Amino acid sequence: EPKEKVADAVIDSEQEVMNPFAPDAASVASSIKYHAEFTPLFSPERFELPKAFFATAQSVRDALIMNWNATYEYYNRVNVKQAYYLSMEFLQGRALSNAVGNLGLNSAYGDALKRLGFDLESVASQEPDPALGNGGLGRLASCFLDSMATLNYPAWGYGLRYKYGLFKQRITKDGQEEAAEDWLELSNPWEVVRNDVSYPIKFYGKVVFGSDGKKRWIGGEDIVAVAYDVPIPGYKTNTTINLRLWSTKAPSEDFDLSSYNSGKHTEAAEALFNAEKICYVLYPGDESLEGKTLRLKQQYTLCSASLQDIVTRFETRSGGNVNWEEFPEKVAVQMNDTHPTLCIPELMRILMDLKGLSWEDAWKITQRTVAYTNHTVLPEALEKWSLELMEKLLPRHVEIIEKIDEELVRTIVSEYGTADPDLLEEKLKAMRILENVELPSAFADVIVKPEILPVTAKDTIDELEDAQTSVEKEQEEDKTAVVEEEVIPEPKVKPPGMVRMANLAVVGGHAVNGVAEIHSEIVKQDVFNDFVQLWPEKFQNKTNGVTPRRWIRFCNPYLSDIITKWIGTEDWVLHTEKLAELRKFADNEDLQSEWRAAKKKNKLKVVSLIKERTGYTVSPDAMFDIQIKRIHEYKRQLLNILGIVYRYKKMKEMSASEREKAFVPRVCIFGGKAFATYVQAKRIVKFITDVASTINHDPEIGDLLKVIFVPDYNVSVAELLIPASELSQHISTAGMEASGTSNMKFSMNGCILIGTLDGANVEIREEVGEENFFLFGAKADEIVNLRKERAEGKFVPDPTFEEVKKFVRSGVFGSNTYDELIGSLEGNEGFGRADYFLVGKDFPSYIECQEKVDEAYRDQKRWTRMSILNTAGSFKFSSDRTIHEYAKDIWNIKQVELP
Ligand code: T68
Repeated sequence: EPKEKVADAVIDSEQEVMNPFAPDAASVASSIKYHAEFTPLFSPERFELPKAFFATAQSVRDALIMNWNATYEYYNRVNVKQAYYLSMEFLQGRALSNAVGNLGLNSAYGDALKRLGFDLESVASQEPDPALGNGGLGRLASCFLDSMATLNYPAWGYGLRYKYGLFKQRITKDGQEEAAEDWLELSNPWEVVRNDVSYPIKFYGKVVFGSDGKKRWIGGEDIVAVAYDVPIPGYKTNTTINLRLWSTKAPSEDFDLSSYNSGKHTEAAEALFNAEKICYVLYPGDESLEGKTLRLKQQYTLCSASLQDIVTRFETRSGGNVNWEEFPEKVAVQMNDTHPTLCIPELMRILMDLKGLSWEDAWKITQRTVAYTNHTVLPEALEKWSLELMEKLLPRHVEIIEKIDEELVRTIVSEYGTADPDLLEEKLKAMRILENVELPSAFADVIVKPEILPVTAKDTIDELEDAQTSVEKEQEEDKTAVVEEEVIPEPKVKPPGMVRMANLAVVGGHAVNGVAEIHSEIVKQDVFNDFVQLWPEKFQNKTNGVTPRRWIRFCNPYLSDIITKWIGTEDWVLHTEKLAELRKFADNEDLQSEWRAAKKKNKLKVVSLIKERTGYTVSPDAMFDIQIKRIHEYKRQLLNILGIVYRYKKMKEMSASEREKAFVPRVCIFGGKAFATYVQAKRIVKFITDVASTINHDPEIGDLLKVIFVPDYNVSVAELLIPASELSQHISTAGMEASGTSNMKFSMNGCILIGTLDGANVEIREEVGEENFFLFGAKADEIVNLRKERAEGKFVPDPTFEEVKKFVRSGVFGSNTYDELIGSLEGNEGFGRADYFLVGKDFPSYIECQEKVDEAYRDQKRWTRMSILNTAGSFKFSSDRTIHEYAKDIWNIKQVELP
């Protein structure tokens, strides 16, 4: 029966788009049964949960495909301007409940599965969580796709289809261990491989002149990128946009049959492996040259395949009538951080070398098309690539980058003149795309005292790396040596030439944006200040947002029902400003008790999750206090855990009755992955789990304090934890967290935040009211001075901080005394920067603030009021608002509803 329905429903573009199945339980059930029977993935004799998931997903996909094809066909027909969001990461999360919810088919699918002996929630929980991202940047990309589709914006995502994603995190007695995440093991029911959409990608080789006198790049290694499409349905709309993920393979002729037949099996398949490994993992280790090369290949694959696809679509839609000047009127490319910056030279190359445009025309088009979002101000995170490596891998792109750099030098020289060589030198140093590379020959004499050293071809990467290691070693030795007199050492080695991707992105794009107000100000006043003086109009702020569909409506149905009941409409899911209407009921006792009951139900789910994942039993009556994010020193999980240690110490000093009076029972929950090679972050994970195992087994403490590290934190875990949260921690050193997005999700779900004045915390606090936010810590503009004072030995640590460190060192948490970790807070020799993240400075104010948290929680009416006012005040942080701003201020695209 469903088969016929699919056939009947062939879309006529003039016809109204509709779902192939009437949304009633009977027809949905038969469609699921049909897929269960015909799916080639499982043996026929059993119909168990995994099969139920695949059959259900395939049935939903049929419905999506109708809308998806219609959307694509319509955009093609009306030739709209389309935005393309290029990102190395998309943290999509599970798709089934989201798709069913967006299609409004919850009860149909729920009832249908019941008839078949299943329930929707258990079926949905079978879906593996696609691990195609690392943190906020990747999840932001996915929230944006949801908003683009929901708001009917013609937009697509482009990314890579990593076979093993990031990694699966295991927690052992040694801390974090990484294992391959085989999320595609059972195949991905949502993706559709487009065997007819593939592009050649070249690496290495050389640049030659063609017979027409134009430059051509002849690749030395050729691979193929193949499109895998994933439908992205909007909420309550037929618009279903596309996420196109590229997978790499070798051209089939690269399989060396004769080697294979002569028994050299590995050699025969070498080219295949070489091509496929590009899309094996997200962020492969990049300590080695091979690792660096692989990452650059990944970035280039994303840029080249996506741009070839975009250019082809532009040409097809133009009919026989291509006018390249119109390209920026049909195409907007957004680069999610600097990882896709190669888009700039790649578009230049395509336009000049393949389409015959002049440099000037290609440059105008490229600049008008591309824009860049910055997500970090940490200097070590601003991407640089070795010029030598890039020259080998992408010789034509380096020529183009050199020319862009030369044009930039021309602009800088003409802006600042040569009268003040120091000023000019400073500007060139800060702004040039190429670093440690001599000035282009036309400008060789503009600075009279040249210090910038040339890089020559003979400096092989190995030589440079060796030399650099020995310099680092010497510097390390210098630190511990007694300095008798100040000797400024001669540089022993020429620093390697580098390509600064952020500078290229700023120069090559027409817009640069930060992701929260404070962050965009730091970007303007600090990181890119020199560029702001040249092109102030390029710089913007686009405060992040999160989709209220996934992050309230679907993950927190209990709270959603209450909101709908009290506001009187479900419209808030699309118009979050309606949430503000809850303000007038903040003290209403009926709402308050419903609100608390919903929180309790969500907490009970987390009690089970914790039991299942860690074996620990926690009380649902304790306050749930959560910090979930990538493990990073600047995010200061260390401050949180030291606060917990301090609390534990105080408890141990009291009698049982004093303890109970003094402290509110808490379950302190952590989750997050440490980057595999980030040693200090892994030490923090180990420390948290050690503290957890001591406290959780201390019979004196019982339910008064529990510490939980939830292993393998991902989107699905967040969907359970956030609705159950009462306090959440956003405690980065001020000025270092660009925005944060989980802070928005927590606030939406009625969780109260404890945090510093950093990233979007600043705006959240403004919106929810300062009395509904627990603020502590140093401010961003004080940090530089505080670090200076610290370095000058002027910092006097608070006794509480000394006390907690001593306690840790006393061996309470096992034989380990955490010398590296605690040492890093003191700047002891050999342990690096002296408390660079100012944990010691903020510790007393954090502890004091936590006392206020306990006090507020004791008064449950006050707490519930704060909670309601958080949800009510969170409406600004919908990604719908953010996407409207990008569409209007950067992409210049219009909403297009399907007929
Ligand atoms: C995050 N960045 C910011 N980066 O840290 C966060 N970086 O404040 C912000 O809310 C979020 O972006 C969205 O704007 C990241 O997640 C990375 O994951 C990353 C990965 C590789 C290299 C650099």
